[in-house]
Amino acid sequence: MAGKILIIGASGQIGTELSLKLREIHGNEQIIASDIREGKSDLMNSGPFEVADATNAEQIGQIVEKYDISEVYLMAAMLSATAEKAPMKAWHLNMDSLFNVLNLAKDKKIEKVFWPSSIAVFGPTTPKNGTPQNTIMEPSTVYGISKQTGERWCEYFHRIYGVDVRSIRYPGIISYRTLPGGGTTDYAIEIFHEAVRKGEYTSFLSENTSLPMMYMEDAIKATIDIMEAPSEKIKIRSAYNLSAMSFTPKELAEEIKKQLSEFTIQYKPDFRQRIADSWPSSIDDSQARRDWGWNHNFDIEALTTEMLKGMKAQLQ
Ligand code: AKB
Repeated sequence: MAGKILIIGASGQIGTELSLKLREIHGNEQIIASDIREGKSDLMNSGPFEVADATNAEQIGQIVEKYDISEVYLMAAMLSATAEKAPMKAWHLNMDSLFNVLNLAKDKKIEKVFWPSSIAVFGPTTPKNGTPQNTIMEPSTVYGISKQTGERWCEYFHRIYGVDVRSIRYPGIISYRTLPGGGTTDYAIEIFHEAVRKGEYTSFLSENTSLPMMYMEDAIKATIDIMEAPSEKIKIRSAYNLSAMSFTPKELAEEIKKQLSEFTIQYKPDFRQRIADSWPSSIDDSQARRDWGWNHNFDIEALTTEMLKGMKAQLQ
């Protein structure tokens, strides 16, 4: 690594754990965490933190200069469910933050960029099972439209300006340390909180809604692996399909019941059902596995064990 790393959106669900992992690998002072709001105490206390607005090009440029940043992970975004309620705000945040970082790379102020895409780039006309890397993409959500557009811009900045930008299409990411905010896949996190606290959960998605999911540790590994891979191995400069497992709320509830026999679940789908119905059920990520050696470690059973263990420890 040539210089320091900046994480924008470091107080969020993925940003927090990514920042802590990168600090563990490279040393606390090498990793500058930044967000519009302060984060959890372990993030704030373990290294430099800057309050900044990802949509403010000047603020981001100043941090890059101040710390001599060479790599940026742009994790700030408005997720699918929240974005449906504030479309213009979501578009502004998701797009302007990306342009700010891509332009810094184009102007040679930074060397490398990570920007997360999502399974939300796919839509109702996409093949639902084993969704290929290259396929029909007609997203029908505000978030999905912003992610698909972002992918096109990443590829453009790479092709025209030589920007070293790397991206993956995250499935639902499941973790217990930091809460997610405003996603459609968030039921798969809420369910664990409620299972441990109350022994019951009402799912906002219907019982047979199958979605691609991943445990946080695998997501962090994928994010760091793609950034560390030699440039010539990164053949796709829009975003790679990425997968670990797929399950429905019913299947997850059954897995939880194996370890918490008294757990019960009910189903009351809300507006998020329409979003989930427009997304793939499972993803073909063979190109990521081939190009830069992606592989996952956690399946539904291992994920459930880790989540219940982590949630219970937090309650003690
Ligand atoms: C969401 O549900 O909006 C996100 C995603 C799949 O990108 N977790």
